Amino acid sequence: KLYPKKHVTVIKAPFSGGQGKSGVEDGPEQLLKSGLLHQIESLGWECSVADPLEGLDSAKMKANVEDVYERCKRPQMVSECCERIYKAVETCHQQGSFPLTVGGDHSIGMSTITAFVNAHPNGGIIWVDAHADINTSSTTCSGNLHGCPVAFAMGLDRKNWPPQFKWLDALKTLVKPEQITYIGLRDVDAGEKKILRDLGIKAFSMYHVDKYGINEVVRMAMEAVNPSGENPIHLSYDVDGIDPLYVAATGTPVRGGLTLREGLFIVEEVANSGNLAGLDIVEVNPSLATTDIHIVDTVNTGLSIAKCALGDTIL
Ligand code: HAR
Ligand code: MN
Ligand code: MN
Ligand code: MN
Repeated sequence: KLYPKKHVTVIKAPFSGGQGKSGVEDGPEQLLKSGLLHQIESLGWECSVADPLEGLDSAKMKANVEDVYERCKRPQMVSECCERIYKAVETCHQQGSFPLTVGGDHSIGMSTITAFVNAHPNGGIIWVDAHADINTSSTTCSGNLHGCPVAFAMGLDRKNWPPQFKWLDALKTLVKPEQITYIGLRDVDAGEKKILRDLGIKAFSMYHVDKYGINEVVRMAMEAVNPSGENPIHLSYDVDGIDPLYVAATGTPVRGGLTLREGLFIVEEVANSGNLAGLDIVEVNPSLATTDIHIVDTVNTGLSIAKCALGDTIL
C-alpha cells in the first residue's frame, strides 16, 4: 500500500508566472474556501496544508519586465517558485504523505513530476490536458513557461535553458520519455508534435478517446507508463483537459474536450489501481468566469477530481 497512513498534504501553489493572465493564483484559495480540506477529511484522510510560496511578493515578481531570457518569460520567478514547490513535494514523498498540489498554472508540473521520479524512479506519469506542455525554450512561440514544464522535467534542450534553472539542472533523475503519457490532447503545437514523435512519447488525444472509449484509453495509458502494474503513478491534471462546458474558468479553454464523467473516470480508474501516488490540480482561474455559475462549475470539477483520487468509487 502506497499511503497506509492516509495522510494528504495539500500543497498550495498560487502561482501565475508561467502565463500572462492574472487570477489563476487564486485557484488554491478558491478550492480551499469551497471545502477541499473538509472533503478530504470526510473521505477518511488526515490532512495538512503546505504553503511553499508564502512570503514571496508574487505580484512584484510577475511585474518585473526584466525577468526574460530569450523567448522565455519570467524564468527567475518560475524557477524560484518551482524550486520551492519541488521541495514541498519531495518532503511529502519522504514522509509518506500524499502530495496534492493545487495551482496555479501548470508550470509547477515540472516540480511535481521531477519530485515524483526522484522518489519513485520507476514511476509513471499521466498528464491530463488539452495541451502537451512540452515546448522547449527554443520551440515555445508564446514564451509562456506553463507550455513547457514537461520539456524541462525531461531535460530537453537543456543547453538553451534560462540560467536560473540550476536546481532542476542539478537533479539526479529526470523524466524519461517512456515514463509519461497524455490523455485529452487537442491543441498541440507543430514543434510539440515533432518532439512527441521523435521521442516516441505515447499520447491519447480526444481522437483516441472517441475511437476507443475512455475505459480502454485509461487502460492503455496505465499500461504504457506502468507495464508491470506495480509501479506508482502520478496524475498531473490540467482542468482544461475537461470540456469548457464544465470548466469555463481556465486560461486556455479548448472546445471538444473530455466530458465531466470521462475526466473523473480517469482519476477513479488510476486510484482503483492502487498505484496513485500524487495529484496536481491546475489552471483553475476564477477570474476568467463570465458568470458565477462558471466559477461554481470549475471549482466543483476540481473538488470532484480530488474526491475521485482519494475516495472509494465502487459502491
Ligand atoms: N502550447 C501553447 C504554448 O506553449 C499553449 C499551452 C498552454 N496552455 C495551458 N497549458 N493551459 O496546458 O504557449
Ligand atoms: Mn511517494
Ligand atoms: Mn497544462
Ligand atoms: Mn492545458
